[in-house]
Amino acid sequence: MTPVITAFERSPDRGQGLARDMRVRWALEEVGQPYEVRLVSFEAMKQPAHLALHPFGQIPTYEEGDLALFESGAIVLHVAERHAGLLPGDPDARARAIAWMFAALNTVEPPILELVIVRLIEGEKPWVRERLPLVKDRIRHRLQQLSARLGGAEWLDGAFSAGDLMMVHALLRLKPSGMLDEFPTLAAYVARAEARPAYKRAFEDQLAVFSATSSNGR
Ligand code: GTB
Repeated sequence: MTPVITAFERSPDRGQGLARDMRVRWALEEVGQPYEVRLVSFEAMKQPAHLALHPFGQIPTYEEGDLALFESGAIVLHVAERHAGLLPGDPDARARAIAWMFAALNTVEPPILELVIVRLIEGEKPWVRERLPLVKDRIRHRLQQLSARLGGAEWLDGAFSAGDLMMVHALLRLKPSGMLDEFPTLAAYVARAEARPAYKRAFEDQLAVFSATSSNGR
């Protein structure tokens, strides 16, 4: 059964791979599972039909037969558990790869999202000049720790895994800030992941949505 995922009809980043359907597309490409994409508008995301799939009215969602999932981490974990290629077979190594998925979502991504909030939502507030350096320090602290752990390794724990996929996608959100380049080990880690054929296919497919909608004048 071909899974169906949802993605932005008009992504604010113009399909540059930052919206979270990218994680799901990338995971499906890594395991070689074909999928379909249903594009949704911001208005449609808040309507009952989409809210039945996603209680918070967001993308991505994932439908496969009777199964409907939301939350990019849960979807990627589901894909990784059902197919070979994103989680090691050894139970301990598998548990560690899943721990890296949680680390990406619960430890590394939150301060990065704070920066996005500062930039997109709080930009005009009088206290932003004081808050911004604090947020950046929290990010740098995590990046320094992550960089130290990665060291000279190619991936976080042995072969590329769903843990790397989630971590790299969280880090990608930092690219426009230039902060990633302060940590050459992490910049090279992200570049290695971006060079993966599965990443490139997922990126091209997400970008094609924007190209198609912009050439339609929408
Ligand atoms: N925790 C959920 C998950 O991981 O799936 C978060 C899902 C989420 O934040 N979805 C966003 C959404 O639907 C899109 S990904 N937002 C619409 C809404 O809440 O009404 C976040 C995102 C959006 C845009 C960019 N961008 O353009 O750069 C990057 C990331």
